[in-house]
Amino acid sequence: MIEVTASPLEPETVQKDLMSFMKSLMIVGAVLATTQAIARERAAPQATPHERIVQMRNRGASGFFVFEPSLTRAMPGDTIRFVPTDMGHDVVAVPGMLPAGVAPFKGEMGQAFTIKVTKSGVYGFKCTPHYAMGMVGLIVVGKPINLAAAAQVDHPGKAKQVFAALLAQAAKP
Ligand SMILES: [Cu+2]
Repeated sequence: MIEVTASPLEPETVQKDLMSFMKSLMIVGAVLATTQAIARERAAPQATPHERIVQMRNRGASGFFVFEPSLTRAMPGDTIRFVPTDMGHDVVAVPGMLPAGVAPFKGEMGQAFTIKVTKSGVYGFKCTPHYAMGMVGLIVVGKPINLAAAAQVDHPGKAKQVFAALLAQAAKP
């Protein structure tokens, strides 16, 4: 005769195991949701009202190393959010290309960066390592009142023609 001994699993132990299993499921779920949100944000960042998004990209519709869009129209009080879709870029105001009284701004390499634009005019910015390759952009807030002054600024390499095209575009209503 074989004696079968049922392994005595205490109901309490079973419940504890189940709880810790559920907990790990929840953690996995939360991590997954966060990862998906980050992936979505990278693919197509969503702007909130009164916010404009400019992506820093290794490759965009107009070529390599670009701010996308390169020209952003905004209203006083809006926020411009620079998103590091690709790494290795920064956002730095170009001297002489800001409305009077606006302090120069500078983001960190590879980091998201946000500025609130309160004064009308054009705001020229560049990516430090790719300035000469034409990685520049323009924000036009309200009327481009400092357009003539901004057009006087000289730029290296391809930035010269990119800024000339952006300023011409900014001049149109
Ligand atoms: Cu860059």
